[in-house]
Amino acid sequence: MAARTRSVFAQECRVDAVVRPGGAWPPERTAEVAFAGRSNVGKSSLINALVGRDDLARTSRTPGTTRTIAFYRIGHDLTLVDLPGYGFAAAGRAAMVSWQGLVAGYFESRRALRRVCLLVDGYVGLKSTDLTALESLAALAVETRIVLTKVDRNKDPAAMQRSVQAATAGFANVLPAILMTSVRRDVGLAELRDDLASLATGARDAL
Ligand SMILES: Nc1nc2c(ncn2[C@@H]2O[C@H](COP(=O)(O)OP(=O)(O)OP(=O)(O)O)[C@@H](O)[C@H]2O)c(=O)[nH]1
Ligand SMILES: [Mg+2]
Repeated sequence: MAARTRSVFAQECRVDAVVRPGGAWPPERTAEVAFAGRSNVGKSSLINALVGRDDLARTSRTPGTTRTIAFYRIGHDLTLVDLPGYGFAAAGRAAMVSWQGLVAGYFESRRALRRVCLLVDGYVGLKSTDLTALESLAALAVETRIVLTKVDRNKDPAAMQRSVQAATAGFANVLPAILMTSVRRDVGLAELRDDLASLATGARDAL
């Protein structure tokens, strides 16, 4: 593990704020990385696994659990932002539009945002709602890392990685490497922590 990763992730992680629609944003204390993706893709589970806590972000089998924007701050270095999921079938198109409005409000007001991790289910693959989200992120010119989740459920995750890579290669804001993760099997978590630690407040100065 890189020294910087250790120094960032050894710190305590705290809930800085849980913002409801229309609520006030917390002060920008650190660099921020936001986690976006379809409902149930595993955003909250991944945040918990990254910080080594199983109780920080609320997870559920019921899609659409996270309807708020939660800010999890690691010391003075990095804040992981849990965005509400989109694409929950029963919620329909109106919910997708409201997701876009809410996240656009977040993106427009957060200068501390360094990157979005767009989570894609490593078993289900890309859905049309993921492409809509990618288009929104491209329009906002937000640097985006695609992270496959739940790869323990896929017998050939490398094939999924290639197909998602091919389908998203045209987006200039999407970083070329697609990470594969599983919180169940502890796959890719160390790699993702290294990736995130490089974005931490002060990391650029320390290079
Ligand atoms: N097999 C497997 N299941 C996972 C993994 N990560 C998460 N899950 C399961 O997926 C379900 C949804 O996880 P959440 O973390 O609540 O998903 P979310 O993206 O935060 O969902 P919303 O808040 O509704 O948008 C839970 O039942 C998790 O246990 C994984 O790596 N492997
Ligand atoms: Mg959640």
